[in-house]
Amino acid sequence: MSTAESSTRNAVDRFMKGLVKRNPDEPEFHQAVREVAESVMPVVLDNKRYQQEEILERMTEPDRVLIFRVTWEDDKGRFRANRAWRVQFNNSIGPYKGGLRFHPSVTLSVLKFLGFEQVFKNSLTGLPMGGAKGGANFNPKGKSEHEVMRFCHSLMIELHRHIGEDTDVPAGDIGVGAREIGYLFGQYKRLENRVTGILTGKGLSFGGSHVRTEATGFGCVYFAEEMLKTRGDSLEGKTAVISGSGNVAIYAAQKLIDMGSRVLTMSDSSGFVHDPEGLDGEKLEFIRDLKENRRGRINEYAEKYPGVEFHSGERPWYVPCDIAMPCATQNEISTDEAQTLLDNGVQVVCEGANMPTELDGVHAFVESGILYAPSKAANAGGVAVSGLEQSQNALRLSWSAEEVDQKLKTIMKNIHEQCVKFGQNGDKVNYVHGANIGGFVRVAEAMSAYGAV
Ligand code: NDP
Ligand code: 2IT
Repeated sequence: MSTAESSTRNAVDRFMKGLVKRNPDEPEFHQAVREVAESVMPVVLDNKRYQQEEILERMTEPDRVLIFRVTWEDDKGRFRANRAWRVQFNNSIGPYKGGLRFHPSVTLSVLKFLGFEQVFKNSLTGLPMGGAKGGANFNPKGKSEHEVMRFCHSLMIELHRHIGEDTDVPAGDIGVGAREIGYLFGQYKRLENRVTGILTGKGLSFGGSHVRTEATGFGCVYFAEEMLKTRGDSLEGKTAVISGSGNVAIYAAQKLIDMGSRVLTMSDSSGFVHDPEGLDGEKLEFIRDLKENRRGRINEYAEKYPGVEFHSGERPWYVPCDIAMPCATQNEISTDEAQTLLDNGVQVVCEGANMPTELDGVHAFVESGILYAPSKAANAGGVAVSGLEQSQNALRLSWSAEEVDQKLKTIMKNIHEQCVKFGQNGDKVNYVHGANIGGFVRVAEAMSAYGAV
């Protein structure tokens, strides 16, 4: 290790010691911050102003965290209570922006990691958006339509005081899709008597944008194509392993199929399906309907199509492939699974989910020299089109699907260029450093301009 590398490592360790002490019992938040600190520490050590202004210390402290109870009534007339949060992390470059997650695993640590990541991701899009995240430890699985509606309505009774088109604009994430956004928006409208862009991911009939539903998955595939171009290659003829079968996974699969790749797997929390022939448009439509409308389990796919295997309780990373796209949740690729992917010859890992790879797995991908795109770059297409939805709402007009898709492609290309600019390392690109430094600089400069705020 060179002297510069060892002084960076020492500075990261010192910084992390303080952060862990200030934020005990928040492992996901520690993990996300460490990954960023490893990239940006050399920039900070090289900049007296950033040190004197404690930019990194301030950037790792959320502006505020709201915690509230959501009481709702189930179908049996019993009162139920959940805990909800909104972590407004940083609004230096624009109003807070980021999704809401409904899942029993949601904790403050999870939402702080997501809010922190969102700050950098939103910065990379080049649009005026700060970072936030929110959600609740509510489990939508097994709940009736009416129970979900009552929960959303109740949550908005508190949340509406804290959001606004120039303040904080939530959207969807795990467990929050078009249905939930509709209920949330309807309740906001009733409470505030205002119809305005306070949420994104809205239905097309009430201010939503074309291509927002598809944007994260499509954007992730556009990013993979940009990476492959740097090696004179393309997605045509490649095999792909995808995890998840929700919003991000479905549209990543659709775009991969469109671009000529063979998608071998999809999954949910019960296991994964392996289709050696690969999915096609009709098979994917079955999954979309199964997940978006019938809310069924992924094994139904294996029951319907001959030759498809269902692997109960397993993750798909041992299936040999050229491209891996994790599109389910955080830490779904363990360090061992990262090594298995590498041993099996994976060429591209492009993260649709947020922080899906354990930190040592990230290090293994980077050191191997494969094309590895970290989530904050690869999945930024979703929030980017959310930003475009905000613009359309502010202008009170609506752009065509082609127009939005074209803008999405341009944004993903620009993010790729920033990763190359800040992450070039000899003849390779370290996309982790590129994304972290690219996202960091814009926010740091804005914070510095504001003085001690
Ligand atoms: P959805 O709720 O639509 O789908 C989530 C999928 O992941 C489901 O198949 C779900 O399976 C699976 N999953 C969730 N949690 C777990 C778990 N703990 N273990 C195994 N499988 C799990 O969410 P999205 O597709 O919107 O989000 C997926 C990922 O992409 C998340 O990391 C999210 O933060 C990220 N993301 C989403 C964006 C968006 O615009 N929606 C934008 C950028 C990133 P099951 O149904 O069985 O729970
Ligand atoms: O993680 C993410 O970027 C999202 N869930 C989308 C956020 C948004 O505001 O569209």
